[in-house]
Amino acid sequence: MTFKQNVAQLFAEHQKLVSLPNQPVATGNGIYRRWHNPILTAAHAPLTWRYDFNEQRNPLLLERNGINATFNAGAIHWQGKYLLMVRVEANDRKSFFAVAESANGVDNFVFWPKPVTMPETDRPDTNVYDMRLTAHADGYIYGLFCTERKDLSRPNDTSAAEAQCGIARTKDLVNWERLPDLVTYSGQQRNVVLHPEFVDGKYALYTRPQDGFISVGSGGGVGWGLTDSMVNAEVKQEQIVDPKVYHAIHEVKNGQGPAPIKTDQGWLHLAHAVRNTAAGLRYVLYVFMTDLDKPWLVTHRPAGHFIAPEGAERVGDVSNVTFSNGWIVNENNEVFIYYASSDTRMHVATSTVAQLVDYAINTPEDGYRSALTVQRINALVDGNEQALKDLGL
Ligand code: M1P
Repeated sequence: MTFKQNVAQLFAEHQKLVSLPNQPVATGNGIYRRWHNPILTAAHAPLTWRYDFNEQRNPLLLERNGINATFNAGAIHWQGKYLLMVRVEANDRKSFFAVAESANGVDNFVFWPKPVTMPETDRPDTNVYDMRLTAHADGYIYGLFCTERKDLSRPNDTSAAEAQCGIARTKDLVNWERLPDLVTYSGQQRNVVLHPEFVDGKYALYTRPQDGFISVGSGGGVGWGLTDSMVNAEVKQEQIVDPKVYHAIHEVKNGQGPAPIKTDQGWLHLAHAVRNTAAGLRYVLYVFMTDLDKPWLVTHRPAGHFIAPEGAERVGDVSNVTFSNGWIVNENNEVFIYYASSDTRMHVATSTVAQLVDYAINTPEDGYRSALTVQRINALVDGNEQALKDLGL
């Protein structure tokens, strides 16, 4: 085959992959439907990011810039399109942001031609990831993300890192204004999310105070704090909205997912919960609701996980992980839950606001003891005796 034929074949195979139709899985739990195919993988990254198609410079047609993973995407419904702000990780372990768009939210996601050029602060980022997009009442779209840098207080430890919250804003998702990093009085921060509305005239942030880079230590829980401005954002006081709990799914740590969805019954939240196992950390997703006027007060806490890694989702660069920092509600109140599996690829599950609110309000809470779990099941069994008779079953 000639160089040109090889190039044409690469493009044909790539096109086949990105235009693969997706279908919902046949069975679900009534709360949401998973869709069969991952919506983005490393192989979805544009070929022009990876190959030099000049025959003189690259006669053997070698990949010059490998992409390792596409995961942990922020999301926004923008000009009728479903946009993901994807964490793309190159083979060199550096993550960056890139927008992928789809007309229907479940398949045919195509990356915009170039990744996001994110301006830096005076202290350059080593790595940036996990952007949460918030269309704020002030008219800007904010992107809050983790900026990771070397922990300079431990110069001899090559694994010593520091996580803080980077902040940028845009009106078009192409041109970004980088603002100073969030100032808090916790050691480190990750999973910081901007609430979409002003609260008492201030910007409100969900935080995740942590002592170390991986371990939250004595900190942790989904936190909450106010700041007068996003241009020099500073949270002087954090309070914990949803703490970690012994022998629950969030025993080790947790973190707010995307910005919450406003519903008539309260703010609907998606978050991740982490516990330890002999096989390492296990990350699952869970839902909770907070009060409409006081978004820092939890009103409903359905027990246990909402989505946990299943089948092939269990395996990847960091196995046994589901993580979400993006969801979209469309004009029909359908909800597109974008989640990543095992820090490797992106998936979608679909639901509706009505289903999710019903789930949040009517699922029993965790009693934190086996005996209470059995009580809950027995109550259901007893009620079902009559319910099934009424159905004639
Ligand atoms: O590897 C799993 C996840 O670990 C981190 O999340 P958390 O701060 O809650 O532990 C993040 O690095 C996230 O990107 C990653 O998916």
